[in-house]
Parts: sequence; C-alpha cells; structure tokens
Amino acid sequence: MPEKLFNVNQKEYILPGNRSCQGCGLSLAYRYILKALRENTIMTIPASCLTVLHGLYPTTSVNVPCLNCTFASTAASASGLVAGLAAMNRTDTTVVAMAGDGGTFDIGLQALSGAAERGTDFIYVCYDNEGYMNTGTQRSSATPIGALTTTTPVLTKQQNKKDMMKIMEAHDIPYLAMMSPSYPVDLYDKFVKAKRIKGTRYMQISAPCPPGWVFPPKDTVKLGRLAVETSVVVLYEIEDGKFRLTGRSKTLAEKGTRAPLVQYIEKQGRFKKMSMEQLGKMQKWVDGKWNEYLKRAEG
Ligand SMILES: Cc1ncc(C[n+]2csc(CCOP(=O)(O)OP(=O)(O)O)c2C)c(N)n1
Ligand code: SF4
Repeated sequence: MPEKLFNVNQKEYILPGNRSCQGCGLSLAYRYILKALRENTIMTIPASCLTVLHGLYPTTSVNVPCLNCTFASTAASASGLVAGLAAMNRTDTTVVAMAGDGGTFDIGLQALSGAAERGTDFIYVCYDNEGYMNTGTQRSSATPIGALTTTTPVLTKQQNKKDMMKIMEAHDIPYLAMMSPSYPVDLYDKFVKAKRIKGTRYMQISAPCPPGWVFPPKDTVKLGRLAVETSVVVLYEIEDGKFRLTGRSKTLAEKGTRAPLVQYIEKQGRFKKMSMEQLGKMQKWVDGKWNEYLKRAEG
C-alpha cells in the first residue's frame, strides 16, 4: 500500500549545504531514504561520493550517525554494528550500509555475499551511478556497454552491465528492490517497507550523475524518467520470492508501451562514441531483461 503523501516525513536529515555536485541523483535519493527510515538509523559507508556528501570531520552535512569503513568491508562492518546493538539489547535501531556500484558490484561483493548468506539483519543500499565517480569516472562492472570512462577512453566499455539484482536474489533474502530518485514516492514506500522487514534487504537505486554521464545538471530527474521509459531501469520489488513491477514500470507493462533506447543514449555525452553495433547489443540486452520481468510479473 503506497504511503499517503501527507504522511511523508517532513523532517530533513541532510542539513543545508553539502559537497555533492549540482544535480546529483545520489543526493536526491539519499534525502528520501533518510526521511523514510526516520530516527534510530546508523549508517556505515565506504569511500565514495556519499562520504564526500557527508563532509570532512569535524563538520558534517548529515544528521545521522555514520561509521566510515574501508571499501571491502562495508557489509562486514554492518554485521559488527548489528552484533554490537544486539549485545546492548538495542532492538529499535536500523543498520544501513550504503555504497556506490564500485563498492558493491566489485570491491564489496564478498563481504556483502557473506552478510546476506548469514541473514544479517540490515539494509544494504547500492546507489548505482555506473562508475567510480568520486575518483573521476573509472569503469566498474555496472558501467553500460558503449560508455566512455577514464579507463575506457578510446574504445568505450565493451561489456554489458553486471546483473547485481540477480546475484543478490540468489542469496534467498526476504526483500530486494530497484528504484530511481525520479520516482520519489516509489522509492520512499520501498524503504518504509524494508525498514519493517527482518533479515538482509538489498536496495538498488539508479543514480544519474551529471559529470560522469555528461549531461546538464538541470536534467537529472528527466534523465532518470527516460531511463524508466526505455526500461533501462525497471522499478520492481521481490518480496519473499514474489516478483512485482511497481510504479511507472507497472504502468508501462500494462500499456505495452516503451520508448526506444536511443532516446536515452543520445542525451548523454558518455555515449558519444557508442557504435551502432553496441547500441543494438544494448537494446537486445534491455529487451531480454524486460521480457524476463514481464514473464515473472505474470507468474
Ligand atoms: C581500497 C581502496 N581502493 C581505492 C580507493 C580510492 N577510491 C576512493 S572513492 C573511489 C571510487 C568509489 O566508487 P563507487 O564505489 O562507485 O562510488 P562513487 O564514487 O561512484 O560514489 C575510489 C576508487 C580507496 N579509498 N580504497
Ligand atoms: S560525481 Fe556524480 S554521484 Fe558523485 S557527487 Fe557528483 S553528481 Fe553525485
């Protein structure tokens, strides 16, 4: 059941002024996440744009306690926090580990898999800006085919994106969701739901990044919407193994309409060297995933 708009938490947990870029999709998403999770939330985050957003000690732009951990140990540090809280009989606190795609799809994968396999009671959030952005746009396994990065500067990335949701689903965890900050109510409601569930919850958010994806900062929300219209990003949740399309993706499935991928690609400078062959390959990949989701939603 969607949270009624007038029930949305009015309190702000990101204080005025922070160090993220103009139009940062991560910062939009983070504002909604913290509102949905409310008080008694502890964050653990590795090096990333999110640590930059939090600010340099002794100042911070965020109103929640946060542990800064090493790259590979994000989910392991969450396990430590959960164990510490249990030892103190603190049952009212939500532990949230949050990292970029580099820190999740690549470097933090082992610790995340371990925590999920143990069923650690925490929420893991991956904001997926499709590259190592804080250090200047290096390729990650989440970068789409055909994108220019500083480590794929000539030929562009040659491989399709890794399907991290599938990897996490294979851990039999109680809740997973895909979201976009361009659809804040969908995102907010999924976090409200995740907070109530016990065990490992995996939340993945597509986070448009103006400097890394090369588009004007004023277009962040529009680009996020275009990603959903073309089904490059699909809004869904998997609760106790049951797959459901949500929000705009559900509507698109019902109407049977989707925009062609090229409308999303042509808006971003990172794809300026994408070949027609790569465009076709990515469209095929997007279509394959979409058809798989439609089948699962029916069953
Ligand atoms: C072990 C280790 N390797 C490399 C770095 C340098 N480093 C800091 S942030 C960062 C990029 C992180 O990328 P991602 O996790 O995708 O988050 P984003 O920067 O996109 O927010 C890197 C490589 C580091 N801090 N620690
Ligand atoms: S580089 Fe991208 S993700 Fe990082 S702060 Fe800037 S807009 Fe946000």
